[in-house]
Amino acid sequence: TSIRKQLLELFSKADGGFLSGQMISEKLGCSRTAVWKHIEDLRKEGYELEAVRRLGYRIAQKPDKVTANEIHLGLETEYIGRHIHFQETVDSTQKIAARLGYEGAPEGTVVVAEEQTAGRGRLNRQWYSPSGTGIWMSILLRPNIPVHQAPQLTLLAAVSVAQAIEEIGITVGIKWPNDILIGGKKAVGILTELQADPDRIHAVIVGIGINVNQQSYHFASEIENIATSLCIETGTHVNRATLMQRIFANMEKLYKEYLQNGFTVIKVLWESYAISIGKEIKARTMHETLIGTAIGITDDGVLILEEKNGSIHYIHSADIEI
Ligand code: BTX
Repeated sequence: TSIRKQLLELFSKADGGFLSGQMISEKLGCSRTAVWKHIEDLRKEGYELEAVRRLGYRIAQKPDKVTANEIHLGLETEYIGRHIHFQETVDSTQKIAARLGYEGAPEGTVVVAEEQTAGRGRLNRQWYSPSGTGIWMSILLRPNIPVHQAPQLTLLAAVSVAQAIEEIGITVGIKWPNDILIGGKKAVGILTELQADPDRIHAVIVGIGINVNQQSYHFASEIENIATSLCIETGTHVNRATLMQRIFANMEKLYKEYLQNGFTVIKVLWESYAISIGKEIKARTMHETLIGTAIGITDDGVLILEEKNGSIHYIHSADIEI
């Protein structure tokens, strides 16, 4: 109901602080009894509310759901995450975001689902997205940049996710271009897709899949040896909406920096997480397999590989083995 929404907005403004019953009843224009009933409804939905005499109510913990209400409660951004399209089950959030992109949805729109039945990785590979355990989301951006620079946004997204995971105390590494690994296992995949003319980007759709609260037995046998989740690594349950808020805040900050000053700062941050740089790697592209040292990335986010014989290759898209 809209009263529910208004109530959550009040709590959001209070920023974790107390709201008195009197104040709530005045703002919502309803009786104290009605306030109490709305608070009870929130409790039934999984909100933990602390009630203290004279001070009133405070939200101590929100439920582990990824609907707009939970994401907006405490969100610090100006535009990323301000428009949330939530659905319980979707085929792929990328597909819905693509449609919204064509329909003119504003920058920062986020499509998120509890479950994807046809989650996609690169090259039409499958991305496992079981219900209620991960963050499966697509973020719509409309940067005014040349088309060839779009891959930089994959790296920017990877940095914002890496920072958010570090903030909960986990050490991560990024494997070029789009994997975030914890202890060598994949916890996050990022897929960037474009809506563009040859000379102009209409939208960039950044798809992010994060394994959050899976236990090892949740993983399909194909990936049980290569995948991990934040919960496995921390040993505790992680609130997904809170993590999303941190990602949105980091991303918006980096994105603003990027639009204003270009890729330099992002590149340095990305390199600080990179685990493939300086190492012997095997890069499988569409046409060939190259073995050599990853010596860095270009200012456009392209991987530079040097073969033993000294020849240099610029790799736009490949699977990397370290
Ligand atoms: P990728 O092609 O780099 O990785 C896909 C590969 O990763 C699969 O072939 C499989 O081996 C492995 N894999 C599949 N599922 C998982 C998982 N849950 N955890 C770890 N490893 C896995 C990576 O592509 C890009 C993934 C983007 C996913 C997001 S989710 C929201 C959005 N919607 C959508 O359909 N895709 C994106």
